Amino acid sequence: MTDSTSALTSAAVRGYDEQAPTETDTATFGLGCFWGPDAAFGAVEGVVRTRVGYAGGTRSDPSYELLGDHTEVVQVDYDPQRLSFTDLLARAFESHSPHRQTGKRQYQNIIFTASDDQRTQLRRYLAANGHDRERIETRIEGLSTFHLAESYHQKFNLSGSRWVTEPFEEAGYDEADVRESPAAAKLNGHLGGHEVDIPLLTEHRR
Ligand code: MHO
Repeated sequence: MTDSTSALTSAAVRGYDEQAPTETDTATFGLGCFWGPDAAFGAVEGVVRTRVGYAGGTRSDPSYELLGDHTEVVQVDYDPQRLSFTDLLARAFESHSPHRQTGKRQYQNIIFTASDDQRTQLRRYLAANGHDRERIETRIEGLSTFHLAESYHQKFNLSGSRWVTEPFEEAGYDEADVRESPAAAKLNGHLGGHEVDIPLLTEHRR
């Protein structure tokens, strides 16, 4: 009987992150508990970095324990050469029903826009898919402030896997480095059960 296990080296992590694109656009979505969309978007080809936080409310210093009127959100930096805001919108709308809003403000579905270009793409996406922004339950808002969530919420799937966290430690990454690491976004997606096509992992037979 053969079994295979994945291996990861600090050199692979560093190498992957060094070649990641630096010219990215940023999109922000509220789609329920942020651990899920953090992993799902992290796995998408063309998504370079992800982070989770709180947005959509007015409280000036939200935390997980004192969220106020904010909502859990995921923020993704994407390579506009490989992925459009429209592609991300398609994924965001596939992952929730625009006809039903979540009662709890913490977990509401919100599409944020942060530029005229994103507003135009959203308007076209809604029209092309028969969604009237006045009638859907999904909140559509301009992004004002994104408040970063606590470190222990970032790339949540990594936390239990020493074979993943150790190479980052060896590479000298601190918590903020891991949060902003393109390799960590892919690995978090992989550990979340999403298909990830990256040269980071080598299969070992044992
Ligand atoms: N406390 C819930 C949701 C966490 S999510 C960051 C759980 O443990 O699944 O809101």
